[in-house]
Amino acid sequence: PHLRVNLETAAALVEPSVRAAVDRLPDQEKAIAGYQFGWWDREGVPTPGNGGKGIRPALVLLSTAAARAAIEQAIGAAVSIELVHNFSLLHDDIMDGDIKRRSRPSAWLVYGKKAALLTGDALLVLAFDVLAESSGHRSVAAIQLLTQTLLELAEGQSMDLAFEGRDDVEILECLTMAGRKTASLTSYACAIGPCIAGVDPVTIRHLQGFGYHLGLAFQLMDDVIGIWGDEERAGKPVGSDLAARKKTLPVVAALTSTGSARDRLIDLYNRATPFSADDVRSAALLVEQLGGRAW
Ligand code: GRG
Repeated sequence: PHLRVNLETAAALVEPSVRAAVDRLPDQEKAIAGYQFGWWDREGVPTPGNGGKGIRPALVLLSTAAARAAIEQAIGAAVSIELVHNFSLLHDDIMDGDIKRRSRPSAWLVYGKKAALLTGDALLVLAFDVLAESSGHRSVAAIQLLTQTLLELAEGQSMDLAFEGRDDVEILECLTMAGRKTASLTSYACAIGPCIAGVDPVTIRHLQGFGYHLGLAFQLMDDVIGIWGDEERAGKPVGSDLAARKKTLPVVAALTSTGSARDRLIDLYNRATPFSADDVRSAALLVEQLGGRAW
């Protein structure tokens, strides 16, 4: 009964403050950030309903409520994490060459790589400012928690990129990569509100653990949808991870099995650059035959 927020009400609570934060950006970065957040199109025309799901800010508020602390003190942290998340998406789409995000052309395709990078940087800077300003006398601890999380994110991303050139990635390495790249931030999401509210460290550690495992499961679902889902749910062309030789968990499960199907998958990876639509279909089928779907 003390949980006074859910996914929808959390998003509605946080969005005005995200807008107020983005409003502080210089004009060019503001235009790109608003496009990234799904508020308007490239002409500045409002596009309601095009934003992200807002899972991370919701987790911030829900975990604060779950720790029986007042959610009001965590709103700044919730805003801040959505800024961080969108920074990471802007940079990630450039690094991966992903042409679609949230079912629209990626920001870098619309505004150029340099401007999209700079907008990501500005969002990250803003995220620190919002967090520092809103976390009162616990701001040093809050900022250190965010810094530690971002270093893990950077490590996860670097592992992800390095795996593209390898066919011998082990399941454990893959889980570590997904843990750093995605679960670190959901773990942080579940810890930062309680941290600011001065909740006891044991409860915070439990919430962190919950957030970590939720993030791993979330990344796995994202990977499965990216191979076997539909474009609407994935928000990007299905198969783009396969075409980029991403070592997602289903793919690693397939590559660590044995048999001729595995060799055919590796052959396909080595031969086809860039993947055609047929290649993507064959790769998805091979991954499935090899038991990747079981993941
Ligand atoms: C912090 C130094 C430093 C570097 C960052 C770019 C980068 C390194 C990391 C990228 C991490 C990343 C983008 C992971 C993917 C996480 C993921 C599953 C994103 C999709 O999240 P959703 O579905 O997105 O919640 P919406 O669109 O709903 O907001």
